[in-house]
Amino acid sequence: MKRALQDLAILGGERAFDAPVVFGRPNIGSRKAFYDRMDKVFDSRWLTNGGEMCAEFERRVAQTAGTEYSVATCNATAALQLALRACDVTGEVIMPSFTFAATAHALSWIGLTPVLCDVDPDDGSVLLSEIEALISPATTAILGVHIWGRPSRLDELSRLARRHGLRLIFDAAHAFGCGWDGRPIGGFGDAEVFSFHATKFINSFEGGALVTSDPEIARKAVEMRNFGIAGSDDVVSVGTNAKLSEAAAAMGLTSLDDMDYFVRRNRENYRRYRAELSGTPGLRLLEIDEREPNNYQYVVLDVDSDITGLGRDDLMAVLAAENVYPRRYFYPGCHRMAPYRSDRPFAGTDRIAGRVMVLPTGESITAGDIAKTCALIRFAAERGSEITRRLPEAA
Ligand code: T4K
Repeated sequence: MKRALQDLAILGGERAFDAPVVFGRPNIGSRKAFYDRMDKVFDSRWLTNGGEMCAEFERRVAQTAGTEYSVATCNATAALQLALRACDVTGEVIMPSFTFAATAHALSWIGLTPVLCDVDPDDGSVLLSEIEALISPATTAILGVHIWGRPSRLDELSRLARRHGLRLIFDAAHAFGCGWDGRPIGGFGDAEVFSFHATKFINSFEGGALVTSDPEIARKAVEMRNFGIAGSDDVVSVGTNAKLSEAAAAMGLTSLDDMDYFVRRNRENYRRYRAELSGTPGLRLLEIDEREPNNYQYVVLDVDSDITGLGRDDLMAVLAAENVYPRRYFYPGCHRMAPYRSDRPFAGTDRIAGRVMVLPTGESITAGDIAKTCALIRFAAERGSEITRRLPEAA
């Protein structure tokens, strides 16, 4: 418990946590279930290239996403590329600037041009008015992002894409298990892509999936995932190797077994953070719409330094000294990354990217961790100006 400024670890006090409290700690699930599955994998001597684990994982992902098809991949970046290729996307693709670099990389890596669009600084959702203005004769698609599992203006984007004859693909890397308007995320647009990276709510160590209800998109993606091979050795398209191994699929299945438990834990964590942090001037926890299903994996805190007197990055430094590691997801916007630098203003992206942090959650975070972390955040936010004055001395 901190009573005075000098109790803060960054100013010479004792750190609050012996073990790090980290955003991104994977949910593991039942080790026994995983080892049992791995025994089956070894017994079968079938390790990759579309084995039984992968097929079952695909079935269960499609079931959760409410889609006809699911094509499991080695990661979501590869799945995005398959989706773009399977949809015959060419030229320019409009996407939000406020996202992880992978969204833009997926495009550039296959010769498409990302055209960045600004976002609403309050919740990171894409600015529809800007998209319309960015559509050019070279535009063939919109790549929406369900940032932090928040559905990306689905109605409006669908209408816009239809009106302009554009493909609509969603980067749903964060949104497995989320829903909108009574439907699961997965079935919107031409295709959607989930990530099952270790830091995601459901993980297969590394992994991803393209989901769609369009048989042609699914067929092409299945071929391209495996070097463009149809049947046993007929190469029919330019393919890649984006397959998910059986070990990864076994982990994905084990993770899925505990999906309800992970949601419950995350929701409890989110509610605890909300209760602990509400009412502190300058701090705003982004609300999750609890009327829709959500994975609650992204507990996002917005820090208004005009009120707290302490910027987001300084607050993170204070927390790091205490052994607490939230993440600046996403900083900076893609428009400030070397490959995608733009001269256009991105006021919304700059504002949100400069203020938000994603707090530690998941099955490994305890109620005590959250109470202590929030006490630190409140303590620092309430003494923000004094801390800011003393930070140079700490450095
Ligand atoms: N689209 C969006 C919107 C995305 O956010 C992402 C990926 C993608 C597309 C592409 O999906 P994938 O191709 O990856 O399937 C991480 C992840 O690598 C990346 O998957 C994720 N988004 C991104 C938001 O986060 P880093 O570079 O921030 O990860 P890293 O190594 O710094 O770890 C993050 C935190 O997690 C740290 O605090 C440490 C902790 N951690 C991490 C791992 C891997 C653990 O405690 N244990 C672990 O095993 O990118």
